[in-house]
Amino acid sequence: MKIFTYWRSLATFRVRMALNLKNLKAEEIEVDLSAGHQMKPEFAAINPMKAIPVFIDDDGTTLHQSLPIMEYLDERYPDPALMPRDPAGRARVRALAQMTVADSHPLVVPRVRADLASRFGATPEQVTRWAQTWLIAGLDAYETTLKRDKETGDFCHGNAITIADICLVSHAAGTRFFEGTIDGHPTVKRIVERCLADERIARAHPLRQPGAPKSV
Ligand SMILES: N[C@@H](CCC(=O)N[C@@H](CS)C(=O)NCC(=O)O)C(=O)O
Repeated sequence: MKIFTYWRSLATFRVRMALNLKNLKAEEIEVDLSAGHQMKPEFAAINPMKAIPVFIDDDGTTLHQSLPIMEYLDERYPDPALMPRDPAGRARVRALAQMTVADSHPLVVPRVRADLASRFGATPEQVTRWAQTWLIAGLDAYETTLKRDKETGDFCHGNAITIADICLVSHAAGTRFFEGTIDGHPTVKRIVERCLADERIARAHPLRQPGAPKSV
């Protein structure tokens, strides 16, 4: 198993958490996003979206996009389950996951931030404010949803870690990267802290990866 990775990548953080929870070990191949190595033709040939993670299973199955990779891992290595069994529960977990993966994170990835700066002249402070805006909008929606729904338990959905928790934890890490905090979102904070108390999640954190700074 292989994964194309970079310490700071939130999408790769999600897949690392899933791998750890499944007790799977993947060889890591660094794609230095800070140096723009995702644009290299040899990487673009693997993922034309020029983004990580890319996951390659032992039989050569090559996948991109963190959410389908996590669902693939869950189907191929079912124990412990990262999705509920009932259709409504599965849909709710996917919806909570997409609040990060589809609605928030895409607005703060390097290519968007670089474009804000180069094409529209945004300063680093303005780019940070942009990122904060969309991450906090996501947190507000998570807080309202998680506080409101009877399905919320110790974790986002009941009392076991699901893909929704993985995505929420990555969202919280991203908030931190852009000088924000989850302190104003108590339900989010409770669940994120509960998740990070699990060493399988904690050791997947960007700041614990090779090449990461001590703090951001
Ligand atoms: N929706 C994708 C996001 C992939 C993505 O944009 N990854 C970022 C790192 S977290 C990346 O490689 N960005 C490269 C760039 O923006 O140039 C997923 O969840 O896997």
